[in-house]
Amino acid sequence: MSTFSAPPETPATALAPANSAIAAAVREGLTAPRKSLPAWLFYDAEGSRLFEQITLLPEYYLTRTERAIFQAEADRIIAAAFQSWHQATGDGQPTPDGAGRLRLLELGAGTATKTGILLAAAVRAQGETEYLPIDVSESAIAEACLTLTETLPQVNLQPQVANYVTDDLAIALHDGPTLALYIGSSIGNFGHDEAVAILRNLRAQLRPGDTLLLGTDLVKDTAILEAAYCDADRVTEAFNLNMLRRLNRELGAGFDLSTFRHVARYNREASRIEMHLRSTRTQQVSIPSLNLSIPFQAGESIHTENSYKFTPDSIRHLLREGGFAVTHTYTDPQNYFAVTLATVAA
Ligand code: AVJ
Repeated sequence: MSTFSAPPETPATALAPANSAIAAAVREGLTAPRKSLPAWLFYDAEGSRLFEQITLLPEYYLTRTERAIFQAEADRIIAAAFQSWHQATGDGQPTPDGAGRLRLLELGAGTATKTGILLAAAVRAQGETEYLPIDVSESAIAEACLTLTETLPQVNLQPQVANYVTDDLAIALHDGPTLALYIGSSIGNFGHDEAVAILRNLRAQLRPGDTLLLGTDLVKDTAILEAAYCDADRVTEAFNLNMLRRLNRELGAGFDLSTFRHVARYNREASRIEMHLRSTRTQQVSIPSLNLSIPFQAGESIHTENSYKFTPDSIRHLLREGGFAVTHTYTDPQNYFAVTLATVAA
């Protein structure tokens, strides 16, 4: 397979700085022998809107199942986080001056719609509660803060715009327990090594007795998994194709969306849903701003996402490698989704 490159009349540096990370990722992914694009490229404004729509689909059980678990278990989760702190430090409940209060921190907070259930439980337990949402999207964090200010005024917001995948976290010290949230099966987008690195990055900011609440989708029947990523209303198809539309918009790429098909299949050996965009014909797609022309064979695909599925064992092992020990597992009656509480391992 050859990749045609025009003379570098338009160097990548001529692109707006915000586009340089995108340009680098696209060049790397589409010139590789097996084409791929990183899943974070899904989330422009339109992609974020489509993902919100996905979370409401009947086939996409993940979001509503995790929400139901939070609704049923939030008070117990908060109590268990205090218990973990008490066991490690000997400290009791927060004092009237607020010392020893539990704070919540969230990786990839997004618009934090489910987090409100846990924050409300923390407020019930101790009154005022600090919340540190961390996300790469400034607009998502701003929306989360706006909503929470109105609905839960007892929450003190300390938002941070940061990329917890590529950058070391820097979290302010705190004189009580921290409960870190990494929910929504967001960790499922990463392979084992990267997932471990994310957990260790978080672990480095926590102290003995602090806890992590991890939300993960569980291995289940193939038909149920595949339907969740190939819904009847074709919202997931639009979400997948939007990645190409984004490259057309932001890089001036020439993808003809009618020549790419949405594919989502469960790879049971690898325990993951794999999403692809498959070219229905042999074609060249030009990306002028990158001086690239990308050849596609009929049936050749771009791998756009992995969504890993877990078992109680694989969750425990992953957390162990990341520096955490499981203390509680919360799930739904159908065992579709797991919410796991783990403590910082000594
Ligand atoms: C946001 C990564 C949890 O993997 O289920 C939904 C993204 N992709 N439908 C998932 C997604 C297609 C979602 N996560």
